[in-house]
Amino acid sequence: MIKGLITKIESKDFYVLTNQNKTYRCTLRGKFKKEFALKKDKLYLTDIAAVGDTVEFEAANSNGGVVHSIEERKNYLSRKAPKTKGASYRGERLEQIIASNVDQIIVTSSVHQPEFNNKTLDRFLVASESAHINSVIVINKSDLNTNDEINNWADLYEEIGYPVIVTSAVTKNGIEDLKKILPNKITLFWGQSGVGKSTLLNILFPQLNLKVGDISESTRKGVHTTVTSIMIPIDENTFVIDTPGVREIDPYGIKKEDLSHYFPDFEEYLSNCKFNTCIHYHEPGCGVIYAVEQGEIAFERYDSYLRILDTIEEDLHF
Ligand SMILES: Nc1nc2c(ncn2[C@@H]2O[C@H](COP(=O)(O)OP(=O)(O)OP(=O)(O)O)[C@@H](O)[C@H]2O)c(=O)[nH]1
Ligand SMILES: [Mg+2]
Ligand SMILES: [Zn+2]
Repeated sequence: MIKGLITKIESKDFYVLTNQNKTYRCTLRGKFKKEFALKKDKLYLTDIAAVGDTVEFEAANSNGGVVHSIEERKNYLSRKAPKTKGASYRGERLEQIIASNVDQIIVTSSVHQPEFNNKTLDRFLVASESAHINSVIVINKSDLNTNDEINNWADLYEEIGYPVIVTSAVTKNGIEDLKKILPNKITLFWGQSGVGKSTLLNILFPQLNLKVGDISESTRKGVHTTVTSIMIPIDENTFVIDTPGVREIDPYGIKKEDLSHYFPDFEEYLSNCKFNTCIHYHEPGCGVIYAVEQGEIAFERYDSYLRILDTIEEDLHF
């Protein structure tokens, strides 16, 4: 048996990288598929294995093999599967894993093209928080910045405790700062389509030669495509994961009463709520609402919170 890391998934092929720096194209052992099919009715996941998983496989030849076991995940990042393929037999939306065993997430956004959107950013942050993975915010395309607004957003998020790096692939602003936080970690680049994730990775590591901007504006507006992440080794202990574009994400598996815990800026006010079942909507004696009124929590963050709260479906299995 050989140990390795899943770096890419293409349909039923799992690319597994060994510590000998060799990649094998593997399939999953029949047992997995049988178990998966049997459980289907009770299943909430769309995939058995994910990018970032450590697996054991048996080599069938010099570049192919069969995966026999998947190690328990330290963590994993997910979202609700796209509506088209994500409905289970009961009509619920399933959980789609973006990647597992991630040390940090670079939540990438841009000043323009696409326009900076704090609500979208907050959805990515909430999903990262609920996976208990640290986030760093990157605001890219600073060369297109024409006013102070972006700095105000950067200040707001830094005050909450998120590191913010303002970058530009054109002027190379912030690239060195970004490069400094990557060594000896598995870092996932996440964010809306077109913000420049692949472009930034190409500048950081020119040998990568990732495709950029190959998604036309018209397809971007279409139905969400399947998320397939690619993990790239930089050195023995450093990996980056590029993820394909999405327009927006729906965090998966968050209960209404838990959502506030994924807003770190709300945390210190939660114990002030009169009712311990408070979801900070319009309950009397709400400590969060009071903190918003006092200007201690940014109104924009609270507004984001309310919008996410509104979209949480009362899924049966929570
Ligand atoms: N002006 C400007 N354009 C940039 C910058 N970074 C990337 N771009 C452009 O933005 C477009 C999208 O870049 P990509 O790197 O493909 O974006 P992405 O986030 O990987 O997009 P998806 O793969 O769809 O998720 C390309 O045309 C890039 O040249 C930047 O800092 N400034
Ligand atoms: Mg890309
Ligand atoms: Zn409250």
